Amino acid sequence: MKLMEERIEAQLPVWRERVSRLRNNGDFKVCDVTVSQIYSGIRGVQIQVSDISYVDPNKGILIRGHTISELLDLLPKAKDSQMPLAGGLFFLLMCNEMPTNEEAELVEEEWRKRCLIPTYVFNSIRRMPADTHPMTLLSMGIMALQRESVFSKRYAEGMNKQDYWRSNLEDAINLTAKLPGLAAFIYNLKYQDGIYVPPSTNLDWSANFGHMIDRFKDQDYYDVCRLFFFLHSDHEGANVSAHTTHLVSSALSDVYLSCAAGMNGLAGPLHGLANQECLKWLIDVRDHFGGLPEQSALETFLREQIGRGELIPGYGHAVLRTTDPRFTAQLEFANENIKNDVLIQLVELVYKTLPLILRESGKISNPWPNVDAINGALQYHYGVTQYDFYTVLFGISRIMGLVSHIVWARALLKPIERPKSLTTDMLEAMIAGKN
Ligand code: NMX
Ligand code: MLT
Repeated sequence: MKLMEERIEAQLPVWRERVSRLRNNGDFKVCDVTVSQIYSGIRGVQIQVSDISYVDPNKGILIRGHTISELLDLLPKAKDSQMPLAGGLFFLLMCNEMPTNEEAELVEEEWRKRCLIPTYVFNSIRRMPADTHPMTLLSMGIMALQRESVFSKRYAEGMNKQDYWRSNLEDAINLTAKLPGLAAFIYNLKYQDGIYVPPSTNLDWSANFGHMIDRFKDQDYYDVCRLFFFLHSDHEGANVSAHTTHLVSSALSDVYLSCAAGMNGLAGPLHGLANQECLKWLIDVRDHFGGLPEQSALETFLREQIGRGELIPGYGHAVLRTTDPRFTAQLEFANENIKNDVLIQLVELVYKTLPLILRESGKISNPWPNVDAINGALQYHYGVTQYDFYTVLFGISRIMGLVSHIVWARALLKPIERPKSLTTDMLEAMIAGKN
């Protein structure tokens, strides 16, 4: 897409110059790594530079410097809606400029042109056993599409390193264009007898997903999709899916190979799968009490669960130290639109009760809810009740961020990522030497 290519190209000389100046300060230390950081998931070690987004522990995600509530204000809106167009968000992630309405619509138009999915992709998914998890099918679908990679073809023909980002950008637009259709195909295959609803030529990317799962003209659900896909699009460069994608793409694996790897990370219960786990948990709690419990009864229930050493999905975070603003944005939406829904009321009651209990244990770094503590409850209310599908929704949104990181990593000529491991003997010897 010429528009995005030109915008990125115009910024590149300045970015490349900044990187080269930084690399001249090669001995400058950003942080030291402690033994406890090594043994606790490299927590807090700054291993990546990413200008697309940044998670501030107290403010939450900043996308190109903007908070969630600023973006809800500033991004161009879908027609007859207060919710942002995914096309505008994608333009911002990729081009580092707040798009005009026209630019956001141009991205949407480009996606519509590129959205058709080859039949062999559908056939490969159809061949899987019916009980295959939807995230496995999403990852497989992306892998099947890899055959279409422009970057891989051009690389095989021979290409200047300086230009890798251009064909990665082509792949990024091609892949993202197909995601709502791919997700809808998986949903329809698993839960709606394999019906096929072709994409609408009038709807935006987010609403088109709703349309293709047979929710014709359901404006409320279209808005839930727009909000969901906006909120899940990126969470800086070092969460499991972003880091995995970055690592794989650093070997010059194309966008398809890299994003499928990222989706496999997102499919873990400590990461994106927490949204399905959380909805399952909320339903269990509701059924256990036969409805909304009294706060004191819920408190006893939660204490017992934590006492058994069980995790409560949707709570805690490796970086955030406050309520996730993505949770707050969804709670505000729910309170405006569906505040009598029992699961939403339960989400709110858990929010009032659980953080204090988690904090008492003295172990947890962040007792507050993350994005997954509520996203499933919204889907459930609006009729998408098959909770094992929720991580697919997270995934297709997150790929907008992942591909932006890939394009910029190639544009800034980042090398293959290859840190170093050491042995237990070595570490013991180092500590003994110091002592
Ligand atoms: N419920 C109960 N205990 C918890 C929870 C929770 N939600 N979160 C953390 N703890 C415990 C944790 O098990 C650990 O205990 P121990 O020392 O006995 O092993 C202790 O608190 C310290 O953990 P933290 O250092 O606070 O958490 P960490 O940074 O390692 O992990 C998460 C962060 C998000 C993986 C963790 O909080 C968690 O597993 N939460 C539940 C799953 C979840 O909601 N994941 C979604 C994250 C967002 N996303 O979409 O990706
Ligand atoms: C995410 O959106 O990726 C999650 O909140 C996990 C993280 O940032 O570590």
